[in-house]
Amino acid sequence: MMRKRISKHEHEGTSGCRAPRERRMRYVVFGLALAACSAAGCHGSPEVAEFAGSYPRRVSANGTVREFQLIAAPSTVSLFDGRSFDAWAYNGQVPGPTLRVRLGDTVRVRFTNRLPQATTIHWHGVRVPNAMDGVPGVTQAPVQPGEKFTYEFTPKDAGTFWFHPHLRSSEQVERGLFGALIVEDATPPPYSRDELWILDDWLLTREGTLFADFNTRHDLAHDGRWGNVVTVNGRTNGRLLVRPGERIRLRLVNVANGRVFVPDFSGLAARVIAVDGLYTARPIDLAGFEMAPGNRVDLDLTIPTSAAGKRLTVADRFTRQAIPLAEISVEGDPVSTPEFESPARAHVPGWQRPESATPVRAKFSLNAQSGGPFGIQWTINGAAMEHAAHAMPEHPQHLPIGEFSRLRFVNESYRLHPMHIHGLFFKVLARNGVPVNEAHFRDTVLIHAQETVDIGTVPEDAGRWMLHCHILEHAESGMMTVIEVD
Ligand SMILES: [Cu+2]
Repeated sequence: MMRKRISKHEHEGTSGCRAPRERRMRYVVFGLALAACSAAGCHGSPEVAEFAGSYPRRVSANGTVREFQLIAAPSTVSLFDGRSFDAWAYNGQVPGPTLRVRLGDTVRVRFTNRLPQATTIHWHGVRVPNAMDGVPGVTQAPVQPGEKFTYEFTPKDAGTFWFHPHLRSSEQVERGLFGALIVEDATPPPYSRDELWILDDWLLTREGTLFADFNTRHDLAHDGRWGNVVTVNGRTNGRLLVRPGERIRLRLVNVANGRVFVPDFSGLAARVIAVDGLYTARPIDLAGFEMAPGNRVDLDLTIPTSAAGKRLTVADRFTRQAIPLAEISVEGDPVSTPEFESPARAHVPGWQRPESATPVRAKFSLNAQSGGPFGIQWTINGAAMEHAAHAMPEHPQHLPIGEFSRLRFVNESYRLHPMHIHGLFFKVLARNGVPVNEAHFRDTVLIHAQETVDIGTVPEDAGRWMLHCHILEHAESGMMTVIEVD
Protein backbone atom coordinates (compact mmCIF):
# COMPACT_ATOMS: atom_id res chain seq x y z
CA MET A 1 0.00 0.00 0.00
CA MET A 2 2.72 2.47 0.90
CA ARG A 3 5.40 1.69 -1.61
CA LYS A 4 3.45 1.30 -4.83
CA ARG A 5 4.98 4.12 -6.78
CA ILE A 6 7.54 6.75 -6.14
CA SER A 7 6.56 10.35 -5.73
CA LYS A 8 5.72 12.72 -8.47
CA HIS A 9 8.31 15.38 -8.04
CA GLU A 10 7.28 17.81 -10.71
CA HIS A 11 6.04 21.06 -9.40
CA GLU A 12 2.49 21.87 -10.20
CA GLY A 13 1.68 25.49 -9.73
CA THR A 14 -1.39 25.32 -7.63
CA SER A 15 -2.50 28.27 -5.66
CA GLY A 16 -4.85 27.68 -2.80
CA CYS A 17 -8.34 28.89 -3.38
CA ARG A 18 -8.66 31.25 -0.53
CA ALA A 19 -12.04 32.49 0.45
CA PRO A 20 -12.05 36.21 1.08
CA ARG A 21 -11.80 37.18 4.67
CA GLU A 22 -15.29 37.18 6.01
CA ARG A 23 -16.46 39.70 8.46
CA ARG A 24 -15.60 38.23 11.81
CA MET A 25 -18.13 37.77 14.53
CA ARG A 26 -17.43 36.13 17.79
CA TYR A 27 -19.89 34.13 19.73
CA VAL A 28 -19.69 34.68 23.43
CA VAL A 29 -21.48 31.49 24.35
CA PHE A 30 -22.68 28.44 22.56
CA GLY A 31 -26.29 28.24 21.60
CA LEU A 32 -26.80 31.80 20.50
CA ALA A 33 -25.41 30.96 17.11
CA LEU A 34 -28.65 30.66 15.20
CA ALA A 35 -29.72 34.16 16.16
CA ALA A 36 -26.80 35.82 14.42
CA CYS A 37 -28.11 36.14 10.83
CA SER A 38 -27.90 39.56 9.27
CA ALA A 39 -27.64 41.23 5.90
CA ALA A 40 -23.94 40.32 5.91
CA GLY A 41 -24.77 36.65 6.02
CA CYS A 42 -25.69 33.96 8.46
CA HIS A 43 -22.73 33.56 10.78
CA GLY A 44 -24.51 31.29 13.19
CA SER A 45 -24.55 28.42 10.79
CA PRO A 46 -26.31 25.11 11.40
CA GLU A 47 -22.81 23.60 11.73
CA VAL A 48 -21.98 25.88 14.65
CA ALA A 49 -25.30 25.06 16.31
CA GLU A 50 -24.61 21.36 15.83
CA PHE A 51 -21.09 21.79 17.23
CA ALA A 52 -22.35 23.24 20.54
CA GLY A 53 -21.28 21.04 23.43
CA SER A 54 -18.46 19.29 21.52
CA TYR A 55 -15.44 20.87 23.17
CA PRO A 56 -15.27 24.01 25.28
CA ARG A 57 -13.62 27.33 24.57
CA ARG A 58 -12.60 27.70 28.20
CA VAL A 59 -11.61 25.49 31.09
CA SER A 60 -11.82 26.30 34.77
CA ALA A 61 -8.55 25.59 36.53
CA ASN A 62 -9.08 23.70 39.78
CA GLY A 63 -6.16 25.47 41.48
CA THR A 64 -3.83 22.46 41.52
CA VAL A 65 -0.52 23.06 39.78
CA ARG A 66 1.33 19.90 38.75
CA GLU A 67 4.97 20.74 38.30
CA PHE A 68 7.33 18.54 36.30
CA GLN A 69 10.95 18.87 35.37
CA LEU A 70 12.07 17.68 31.94
CA ILE A 71 15.70 17.59 30.86
CA ALA A 72 16.52 16.65 27.27
CA ALA A 73 20.01 15.18 26.95
CA PRO A 74 22.02 12.49 25.17
CA SER A 75 21.55 9.40 27.34
CA THR A 76 22.40 5.74 27.36
CA VAL A 77 19.12 3.91 27.87
CA SER A 78 17.90 0.32 27.99
CA LEU A 79 15.90 -0.39 24.83
CA PHE A 80 14.59 -3.16 22.58
CA ASP A 81 15.37 -6.42 24.40
CA GLY A 82 17.05 -4.61 27.28
CA ARG A 83 20.40 -3.73 25.79
CA SER A 84 22.14 -0.36 26.06
CA PHE A 85 21.48 2.17 23.37
CA ASP A 86 22.73 5.72 22.85
CA ALA A 87 19.64 7.89 22.51
CA TRP A 88 18.48 11.40 23.16
CA ALA A 89 16.02 11.27 26.02
CA TYR A 90 13.84 13.23 28.39
CA ASN A 91 15.08 12.56 31.95
CA GLY A 92 17.22 9.66 30.72
CA GLN A 93 14.18 7.58 29.68
CA VAL A 94 12.81 6.40 26.34
CA PRO A 95 9.87 6.88 26.16
CA GLY A 96 10.13 9.98 28.32
CA PRO A 97 8.29 10.17 31.63
CA THR A 98 4.50 9.94 31.39
CA LEU A 99 2.99 13.17 32.67
CA ARG A 100 -0.35 12.24 34.20
CA VAL A 101 -2.72 14.94 35.43
CA ARG A 102 -6.45 15.45 36.04
CA LEU A 103 -8.70 17.68 33.98
CA GLY A 104 -8.61 21.12 35.63
CA ASP A 105 -5.01 20.76 36.84
CA THR A 106 -2.47 23.25 35.60
CA VAL A 107 0.63 21.67 34.06
CA ARG A 108 3.92 23.44 34.65
CA VAL A 109 6.97 21.94 32.95
CA ARG A 110 10.38 23.35 33.77
CA PHE A 111 12.38 22.33 30.73
CA THR A 112 16.17 22.30 30.32
CA ASN A 113 17.90 21.68 27.01
CA ARG A 114 21.14 19.73 27.36
CA LEU A 115 21.16 18.57 23.75
CA PRO A 116 23.84 19.66 21.27
CA GLN A 117 21.03 21.32 19.25
CA ALA A 118 18.29 23.86 19.84
CA THR A 119 14.89 22.35 20.56
CA THR A 120 11.34 23.06 21.80
CA ILE A 121 8.52 20.98 23.23
CA HIS A 122 5.19 20.75 21.42
CA TRP A 123 2.16 19.31 23.25
CA HIS A 124 0.50 17.29 20.48
CA GLY A 125 -3.28 17.58 20.53
CA VAL A 126 -3.44 19.71 23.66
CA ARG A 127 -5.30 23.00 23.25
CA VAL A 128 -2.76 25.25 24.96
CA PRO A 129 -2.39 29.04 24.94
CA ASN A 130 -0.66 29.79 21.63
CA ALA A 131 2.60 30.90 23.31
CA MET A 132 2.92 27.43 24.92
CA ASP A 133 2.63 25.50 21.63
CA GLY A 134 6.36 25.02 21.21
CA VAL A 135 6.77 26.04 17.58
CA PRO A 136 10.06 27.87 17.00
CA GLY A 137 9.76 31.11 15.07
CA VAL A 138 5.98 31.06 15.30
CA THR A 139 5.14 30.84 19.03
CA GLN A 140 8.55 30.98 20.76
CA ALA A 141 12.27 31.31 20.20
CA PRO A 142 14.15 27.99 19.97
CA VAL A 143 15.50 26.79 23.34
CA GLN A 144 19.26 26.82 22.75
CA PRO A 145 21.66 24.27 24.27
CA GLY A 146 22.02 25.07 27.97
CA GLU A 147 18.85 27.18 28.07
CA LYS A 148 15.64 26.65 30.00
CA PHE A 149 11.99 27.31 29.19
CA THR A 150 8.89 26.93 31.34
CA TYR A 151 5.72 25.62 29.70
CA GLU A 152 2.51 26.22 31.60
CA PHE A 153 -1.08 25.51 30.59
CA THR A 154 -4.35 24.08 31.85
CA PRO A 155 -5.51 21.39 29.40
CA LYS A 156 -9.07 21.95 28.21
CA ASP A 157 -9.74 18.35 27.27
CA ALA A 158 -9.22 15.04 29.07
CA GLY A 159 -7.50 12.42 26.97
CA THR A 160 -4.30 10.89 25.62
CA PHE A 161 -1.77 13.39 24.31
CA TRP A 162 1.97 13.38 23.75
CA PHE A 163 4.91 15.73 23.61
CA HIS A 164 7.95 15.97 21.35
CA PRO A 165 10.36 18.53 19.87
CA HIS A 166 9.08 20.74 17.05
CA LEU A 167 12.57 21.59 15.81
CA ARG A 168 14.59 19.15 13.67
CA SER A 169 11.92 16.72 14.79
CA SER A 170 12.78 14.11 12.14
CA GLU A 171 16.09 13.68 13.96
CA GLN A 172 15.14 14.53 17.56
CA VAL A 173 12.00 12.38 17.76
CA GLU A 174 13.78 9.48 16.03
CA ARG A 175 16.62 9.69 18.57
CA GLY A 176 14.12 9.13 21.40
CA LEU A 177 12.57 12.45 22.42
CA PHE A 178 8.88 11.75 23.03
CA GLY A 179 6.58 11.05 25.94
CA ALA A 180 2.88 10.91 26.81
CA LEU A 181 0.76 13.50 28.56
CA ILE A 182 -2.35 11.86 29.97
CA VAL A 183 -5.15 14.10 31.13
CA GLU A 184 -7.56 12.01 33.18
CA ASP A 185 -11.22 12.89 33.48
CA ALA A 186 -12.11 14.85 36.60
CA THR A 187 -13.69 11.55 37.71
CA PRO A 188 -12.01 8.74 35.77
CA PRO A 189 -14.16 5.74 34.81
CA PRO A 190 -13.38 2.76 37.10
CA TYR A 191 -11.30 0.60 34.73
CA SER A 192 -9.34 -2.27 36.32
CA ARG A 193 -6.29 -0.42 35.06
CA ASP A 194 -5.11 2.26 32.71
CA GLU A 195 -2.22 1.27 30.42
CA LEU A 196 -0.17 3.10 27.81
CA TRP A 197 1.46 1.63 24.72
CA ILE A 198 3.71 3.96 22.76
CA LEU A 199 4.23 2.53 19.27
CA ASP A 200 7.43 3.37 17.43
CA ASP A 201 9.95 2.09 14.96
CA TRP A 202 13.70 2.55 14.71
CA LEU A 203 16.11 2.40 11.80
CA LEU A 204 19.19 0.58 13.10
CA THR A 205 22.49 -0.31 11.49
CA ARG A 206 23.75 -3.89 11.44
CA GLU A 207 25.73 -3.05 14.58
CA GLY A 208 22.52 -2.06 16.36
CA THR A 209 23.22 1.66 16.52
CA LEU A 210 20.87 4.30 15.20
CA PHE A 211 21.25 4.92 11.48
CA ALA A 212 22.48 8.49 11.79
CA ASP A 213 21.67 9.91 8.34
CA PHE A 214 18.46 11.86 8.60
CA ASN A 215 16.18 13.24 5.88
CA THR A 216 17.76 11.05 3.21
CA ARG A 217 16.62 11.20 -0.39
CA HIS A 218 15.07 7.79 0.14
CA ASP A 219 13.05 9.00 3.15
CA LEU A 220 11.92 12.06 1.24
CA ALA A 221 10.96 10.17 -1.91
CA HIS A 222 8.89 7.77 0.20
CA ASP A 223 6.68 7.98 3.29
CA GLY A 224 9.49 9.25 5.50
CA ARG A 225 11.83 7.12 7.55
CA TRP A 226 10.52 3.63 8.26
CA GLY A 227 12.53 1.64 10.78
CA ASN A 228 13.58 -1.99 10.77
CA VAL A 229 12.69 -2.54 14.44
CA VAL A 230 9.23 -1.94 15.89
CA THR A 231 8.81 -1.27 19.61
CA VAL A 232 6.07 -0.84 22.18
CA ASN A 233 7.21 1.39 25.06
CA GLY A 234 10.75 0.98 23.72
CA ARG A 235 10.64 -2.83 23.93
CA THR A 236 10.66 -5.46 21.21
CA ASN A 237 9.45 -8.07 23.72
CA GLY A 238 6.64 -6.10 25.36
CA ARG A 239 4.24 -8.13 27.44
CA LEU A 240 1.12 -7.00 29.27
CA LEU A 241 0.27 -9.37 32.09
CA VAL A 242 -3.49 -9.38 32.77
CA ARG A 243 -6.01 -11.43 34.71
CA PRO A 244 -9.20 -12.84 33.21
CA GLY A 245 -12.10 -10.45 33.73
CA GLU A 246 -10.03 -7.29 33.85
CA ARG A 247 -11.43 -4.29 31.99
CA ILE A 248 -8.51 -2.24 30.72
CA ARG A 249 -8.22 1.20 29.26
CA LEU A 250 -5.34 0.86 26.82
CA ARG A 251 -4.00 4.07 25.34
CA LEU A 252 -2.10 3.72 22.04
CA VAL A 253 0.13 6.49 20.69
CA ASN A 254 1.97 6.38 17.35
CA VAL A 255 5.23 8.34 17.73
CA ALA A 256 6.95 6.90 14.63
CA ASN A 257 8.42 9.32 12.09
CA GLY A 258 6.55 7.77 9.19
CA ARG A 259 5.12 4.32 9.95
CA VAL A 260 1.37 3.72 10.02
CA PHE A 261 0.05 1.03 12.39
CA VAL A 262 -3.14 -1.00 12.08
CA PRO A 263 -3.24 -2.84 15.42
CA ASP A 264 -4.95 -6.21 15.54
CA PHE A 265 -5.83 -7.62 18.98
CA SER A 266 -6.13 -11.32 18.08
CA GLY A 267 -9.86 -11.64 18.46
CA LEU A 268 -10.09 -9.70 21.71
CA ALA A 269 -13.01 -7.28 21.46
CA ALA A 270 -11.06 -4.03 21.36
CA ARG A 271 -13.46 -1.10 21.30
CA VAL A 272 -12.24 2.39 20.44
CA ILE A 273 -13.50 4.91 23.00
CA ALA A 274 -11.32 7.89 22.08
CA VAL A 275 -9.44 9.11 19.02
CA ASP A 276 -6.71 11.77 19.21
CA GLY A 277 -7.62 12.39 22.85
CA LEU A 278 -11.34 13.09 22.60
CA TYR A 279 -14.01 10.52 23.40
CA THR A 280 -15.92 9.10 20.45
CA ALA A 281 -19.72 9.37 20.17
CA ARG A 282 -20.02 5.61 20.74
CA PRO A 283 -17.65 2.65 21.03
CA ILE A 284 -16.19 1.77 17.62
CA ASP A 285 -14.68 -1.45 16.34
CA LEU A 286 -10.89 -1.09 16.10
CA ALA A 287 -10.57 -3.39 13.08
CA GLY A 288 -8.76 -1.66 10.22
CA PHE A 289 -8.22 1.62 12.04
CA GLU A 290 -5.15 3.31 10.52
CA MET A 291 -3.02 4.92 13.21
CA ALA A 292 -0.84 7.39 11.35
CA PRO A 293 2.09 9.19 12.98
CA GLY A 294 0.65 11.43 15.70
CA ASN A 295 -2.65 9.58 16.07
CA ARG A 296 -3.86 8.20 19.41
CA VAL A 297 -6.53 5.60 20.06
CA ASP A 298 -7.91 4.65 23.49
CA LEU A 299 -9.31 1.14 23.79
CA ASP A 300 -11.82 -0.42 26.16
CA LEU A 301 -10.64 -4.01 26.46
CA THR A 302 -12.30 -6.66 28.61
CA ILE A 303 -10.30 -9.88 29.02
CA PRO A 304 -12.80 -12.77 28.78
CA THR A 305 -12.47 -15.58 31.29
CA SER A 306 -12.24 -17.93 28.29
CA ALA A 307 -8.82 -16.39 27.58
CA ALA A 308 -7.37 -17.64 30.86
CA GLY A 309 -3.92 -19.13 30.38
CA LYS A 310 -3.57 -17.76 26.85
CA ARG A 311 -0.89 -15.62 25.30
CA LEU A 312 -2.32 -13.35 22.66
CA THR A 313 -0.16 -11.60 20.11
CA VAL A 314 -1.07 -8.06 19.15
CA ALA A 315 0.17 -7.41 15.62
CA ASP A 316 0.36 -4.56 13.17
CA ARG A 317 -1.42 -5.26 9.90
CA PHE A 318 -0.71 -2.14 7.89
CA THR A 319 2.06 -3.80 5.93
CA ARG A 320 1.51 -6.90 3.83
CA GLN A 321 3.33 -9.02 6.38
CA ALA A 322 1.96 -8.67 9.91
CA ILE A 323 4.46 -7.39 12.48
CA PRO A 324 4.17 -8.58 16.10
CA LEU A 325 3.89 -5.61 18.46
CA ALA A 326 3.47 -7.11 21.93
CA GLU A 327 1.90 -9.94 23.84
CA ILE A 328 -1.04 -10.00 26.20
CA SER A 329 -0.53 -12.78 28.68
CA VAL A 330 -3.64 -13.84 30.59
CA GLU A 331 -2.69 -15.38 33.92
CA GLY A 332 -4.01 -15.86 37.44
CA ASP A 333 -7.44 -16.14 38.98
CA PRO A 334 -10.34 -14.35 37.33
CA VAL A 335 -11.42 -11.01 38.74
CA SER A 336 -14.89 -9.53 38.51
CA THR A 337 -15.29 -7.20 35.55
CA PRO A 338 -16.07 -3.59 36.45
CA GLU A 339 -19.49 -2.76 35.02
CA PHE A 340 -20.04 0.81 33.92
CA GLU A 341 -21.35 2.64 30.90
CA SER A 342 -18.76 3.28 28.21
CA PRO A 343 -17.32 6.81 28.44
CA ALA A 344 -17.63 6.90 24.63
CA ARG A 345 -20.76 9.02 24.47
CA ALA A 346 -19.34 12.40 23.50
CA HIS A 347 -21.29 14.92 21.52
CA VAL A 348 -19.91 14.81 17.99
CA PRO A 349 -21.65 16.84 15.28
CA GLY A 350 -22.72 15.09 12.08
CA TRP A 351 -21.99 18.01 9.73
CA GLN A 352 -23.60 16.12 6.87
CA ARG A 353 -24.74 19.08 4.77
CA PRO A 354 -23.60 19.02 1.13
CA GLU A 355 -20.62 21.00 -0.06
CA SER A 356 -22.91 23.48 -1.81
CA ALA A 357 -24.21 24.48 1.62
CA THR A 358 -20.75 24.60 3.20
CA PRO A 359 -18.27 25.84 0.60
CA VAL A 360 -14.56 25.15 0.97
CA ARG A 361 -12.86 28.01 2.82
CA ALA A 362 -9.33 26.90 1.97
CA LYS A 363 -7.68 24.26 -0.16
CA PHE A 364 -4.28 22.74 0.62
CA SER A 365 -2.61 21.00 -2.31
CA LEU A 366 0.07 18.53 -1.27
CA ASN A 367 2.98 17.78 -3.57
CA ALA A 368 6.75 17.66 -3.96
CA GLN A 369 9.30 19.51 -6.02
CA SER A 370 13.05 19.48 -6.54
CA GLY A 371 15.20 21.79 -4.48
CA GLY A 372 15.88 22.80 -0.91
CA PRO A 373 18.61 21.54 1.42
CA PHE A 374 17.68 17.87 0.92
CA GLY A 375 17.13 17.92 -2.85
CA ILE A 376 13.39 17.28 -2.51
CA GLN A 377 10.91 19.63 -0.92
CA TRP A 378 7.41 18.71 0.17
CA THR A 379 5.00 21.55 -0.45
CA ILE A 380 1.60 22.91 0.50
CA ASN A 381 0.07 24.99 -2.30
CA GLY A 382 3.45 25.00 -4.02
CA ALA A 383 5.33 26.47 -1.06
CA ALA A 384 7.87 24.75 1.19
CA MET A 385 8.03 26.30 4.64
CA GLU A 386 11.56 27.03 5.61
CA HIS A 387 12.03 24.77 8.58
CA ALA A 388 15.40 25.76 9.97
CA ALA A 389 14.09 29.30 10.29
CA HIS A 390 10.51 28.29 10.96
CA ALA A 391 9.78 31.56 9.26
CA MET A 392 6.13 32.58 9.32
CA PRO A 393 4.47 32.42 5.91
CA GLU A 394 3.59 35.89 4.70
CA HIS A 395 -0.09 35.18 4.33
CA PRO A 396 -1.26 32.56 6.81
CA GLN A 397 -4.69 31.13 6.08
CA HIS A 398 -7.23 32.82 8.30
CA LEU A 399 -9.97 30.86 10.08
CA PRO A 400 -12.59 32.77 12.05
CA ILE A 401 -12.86 31.67 15.66
CA GLY A 402 -16.17 30.08 16.61
CA GLU A 403 -17.26 29.68 12.99
CA PHE A 404 -17.44 26.59 10.85
CA SER A 405 -14.77 26.08 8.20
CA ARG A 406 -14.63 23.42 5.55
CA LEU A 407 -11.04 22.76 4.48
CA ARG A 408 -9.83 20.58 1.63
CA PHE A 409 -6.62 18.59 1.28
CA VAL A 410 -5.76 17.55 -2.26
CA ASN A 411 -2.95 15.01 -2.34
CA GLU A 412 -1.43 15.42 -5.76
CA SER A 413 1.37 13.00 -4.87
CA TYR A 414 1.54 9.24 -4.57
CA ARG A 415 2.79 9.30 -0.97
CA LEU A 416 1.01 9.27 2.38
CA HIS A 417 0.44 12.51 4.26
CA PRO A 418 -0.97 12.38 7.79
CA MET A 419 -2.03 16.03 8.06
CA HIS A 420 -2.02 17.45 11.57
CA ILE A 421 -3.40 20.77 12.77
CA HIS A 422 -2.40 22.34 16.08
CA GLY A 423 -4.86 24.07 18.37
CA LEU A 424 -8.12 22.55 17.13
CA PHE A 425 -9.94 19.32 16.42
CA PHE A 426 -11.67 18.55 13.15
CA LYS A 427 -13.96 15.96 11.58
CA VAL A 428 -13.53 14.23 8.25
CA LEU A 429 -16.46 15.28 6.02
CA ALA A 430 -15.64 13.51 2.76
CA ARG A 431 -13.05 11.39 1.00
CA ASN A 432 -12.82 11.85 -2.76
CA GLY A 433 -16.16 13.62 -2.67
CA VAL A 434 -17.93 10.78 -0.88
CA PRO A 435 -19.45 11.92 2.44
CA VAL A 436 -17.90 10.37 5.55
CA ASN A 437 -19.38 10.50 9.03
CA GLU A 438 -16.79 9.35 11.54
CA ALA A 439 -18.12 9.17 15.12
CA HIS A 440 -15.18 11.21 16.39
CA PHE A 441 -12.99 14.25 16.03
CA ARG A 442 -9.31 14.05 15.07
CA ASP A 443 -6.22 16.21 15.12
CA THR A 444 -4.45 14.15 12.45
CA VAL A 445 -5.91 12.53 9.33
CA LEU A 446 -4.10 10.16 6.99
CA ILE A 447 -4.43 11.18 3.36
CA HIS A 448 -3.64 8.47 0.86
CA ALA A 449 -2.09 8.70 -2.60
CA GLN A 450 -3.97 11.07 -4.89
CA GLU A 451 -6.79 11.38 -2.38
CA THR A 452 -8.90 14.45 -1.65
CA VAL A 453 -10.12 14.80 1.94
CA ASP A 454 -12.51 17.46 3.23
CA ILE A 455 -12.55 18.27 6.92
CA GLY A 456 -14.76 20.51 9.04
CA THR A 457 -13.79 22.44 12.14
CA VAL A 458 -15.01 25.09 14.54
CA PRO A 459 -11.79 26.49 16.03
CA GLU A 460 -12.22 27.72 19.60
CA ASP A 461 -8.65 28.80 20.35
CA ALA A 462 -7.11 31.96 18.95
CA GLY A 463 -3.55 31.90 17.70
CA ARG A 464 -1.14 30.98 14.97
CA TRP A 465 -1.38 27.23 14.62
CA MET A 466 0.73 24.91 12.51
CA LEU A 467 -0.84 22.78 9.81
CA HIS A 468 1.66 20.17 8.68
CA CYS A 469 2.35 16.64 7.57
CA HIS A 470 3.25 14.41 10.52
CA ILE A 471 5.63 12.33 8.45
CA LEU A 472 8.49 14.17 10.06
CA GLU A 473 10.78 14.09 7.01
CA HIS A 474 8.01 15.59 4.86
CA ALA A 475 7.51 18.32 7.46
CA GLU A 476 11.26 18.91 7.76
CA SER A 477 11.54 19.41 4.01
CA GLY A 478 8.77 21.99 3.89
CA MET A 479 5.31 20.45 4.27
CA MET A 480 4.11 22.91 6.87
CA THR A 481 2.11 26.07 6.95
CA VAL A 482 0.40 28.27 9.49
CA ILE A 483 -3.26 29.03 10.01
CA GLU A 484 -4.35 32.00 11.99
CA VAL A 485 -7.44 31.67 14.14
CA ASP A 486 -9.02 34.86 15.43
CU1 LIG B 1 3.65 13.95 4.12
